[in-house]
Amino acid sequence: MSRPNGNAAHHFVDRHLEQGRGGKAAFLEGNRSLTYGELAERSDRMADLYARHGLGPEDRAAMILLDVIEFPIVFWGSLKAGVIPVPLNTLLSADHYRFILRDSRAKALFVSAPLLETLRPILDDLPCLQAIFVVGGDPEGFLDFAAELAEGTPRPAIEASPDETAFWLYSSGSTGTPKGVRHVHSSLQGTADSYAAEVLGIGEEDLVFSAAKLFFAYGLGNGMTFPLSVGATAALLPGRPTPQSVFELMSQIQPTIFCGVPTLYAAMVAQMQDDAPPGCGRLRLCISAGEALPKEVGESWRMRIGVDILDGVGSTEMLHIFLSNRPGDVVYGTSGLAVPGYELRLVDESGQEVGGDGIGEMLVKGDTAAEGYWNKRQKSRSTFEGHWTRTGDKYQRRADGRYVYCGRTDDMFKVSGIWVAPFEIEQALVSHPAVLEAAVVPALDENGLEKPKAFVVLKQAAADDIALQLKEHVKAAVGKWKYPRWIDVVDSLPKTATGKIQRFKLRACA
Ligand code: 3SK
Repeated sequence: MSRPNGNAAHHFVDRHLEQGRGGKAAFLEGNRSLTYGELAERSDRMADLYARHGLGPEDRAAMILLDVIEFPIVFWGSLKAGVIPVPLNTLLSADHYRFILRDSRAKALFVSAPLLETLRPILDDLPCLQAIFVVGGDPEGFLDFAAELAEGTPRPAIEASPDETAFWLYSSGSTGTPKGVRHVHSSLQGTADSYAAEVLGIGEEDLVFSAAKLFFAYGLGNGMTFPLSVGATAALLPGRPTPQSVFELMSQIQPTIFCGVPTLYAAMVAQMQDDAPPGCGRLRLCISAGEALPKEVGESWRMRIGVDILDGVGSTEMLHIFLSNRPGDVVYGTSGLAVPGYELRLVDESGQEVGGDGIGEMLVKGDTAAEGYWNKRQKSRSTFEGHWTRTGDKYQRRADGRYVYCGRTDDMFKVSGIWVAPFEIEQALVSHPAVLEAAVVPALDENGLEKPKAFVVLKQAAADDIALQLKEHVKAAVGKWKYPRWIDVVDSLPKTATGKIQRFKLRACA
């Protein structure tokens, strides 16, 4: 019998057993699958696993996991145990992992075997970490997750308040310092009731494939929460989503909903012949977020596949999409209208409402807003203003009510849907012995999508392959997707009288 329990794991996982879906596939991953029954039973074992290793409610457990079927087991099992899972981007550098694991004081870490190598240099520098569970492959002297889970006795989910912190996600700040965003149990249901139900109209028969990864708020909703909210099935791709790997999986599983980011859609369109590729026959919806979808990419996709891409906007702070185009009502080049359940405002620098077709910062109101940042009181106060959350995005509202993206209020921009702070890449560049100064701005690639471009002043004449060296240096220092795609060596950088780099001047010539 179900009890009234605000623990989100009840609705998203255990409820399906009561509704006769125990034998239905919740997740497909390569030649593995996980039924609703298996997910419920295995996630019930997590509380015991945690207790054996000294973790209990409110402790944090970091997840550096590929998109594999163990991801939902750890995530929902943690919620059942009251432990707070903290899924992390699998592409970060060791220094970023050190910062986040220390900042969150994670006591447990679940890591996919192929990612252990990146972490190895910092594992002795994490005083709070008590247990490292390796998922898939050789545990190399650490704990074997599969064996540890099998040893556990199933326990029912703890009673939780809907207002209780359920999980954290880390988001990059304007200096590139990641911030822990704390989300409550009820927000998971909130995003399912608003975007997934009202815009996607997701149903039990859907088969969802999100190329956007589960560690990203966008992927977490698409690839896990939304399908589980209605008893549907999600397909997982553990590896890198390239046009080839994505088309291959699509032709195997024939998804009904596909979720990507603009960079991937552009690359897929570029690879298509005249005919729609195999795997698209059952598609009823495609969605995009992370950065604005170029109009041409949406139009080419529509022409070739016969299905629109719904471009939408969300944030880690709001957990999922709050502004979106709708099925049958897509205007490419716009981000659409507010999703039911959310209200939007545009304000100027003094906080006054922007009227007409003026440009202003977008503020959003909705129940899925995070409760705040971890240990960042000032930043929490300036972002979460009562019921309204500042997005840092500038928009213009057209006469028909649709919103058009106009850039950021700060220097940040997104690469493949993930925030990039120019400052962070500049710091990485100047840490190279050949670089004196550096400035980074967004520039458009051949698909009209933003990628980092660097202007560097060198200390002295450098080797011919300096650009290549710098790209590799940035990848290793701050993350694989953040490296500058173009590097211009210049004699000096434009600066204000007080020495601040005038990035706007560089943007104009980027
Ligand atoms: O970047 C976005 O548009 C987004 C969408 C959904 C969830 C999270 C994010 C950051």
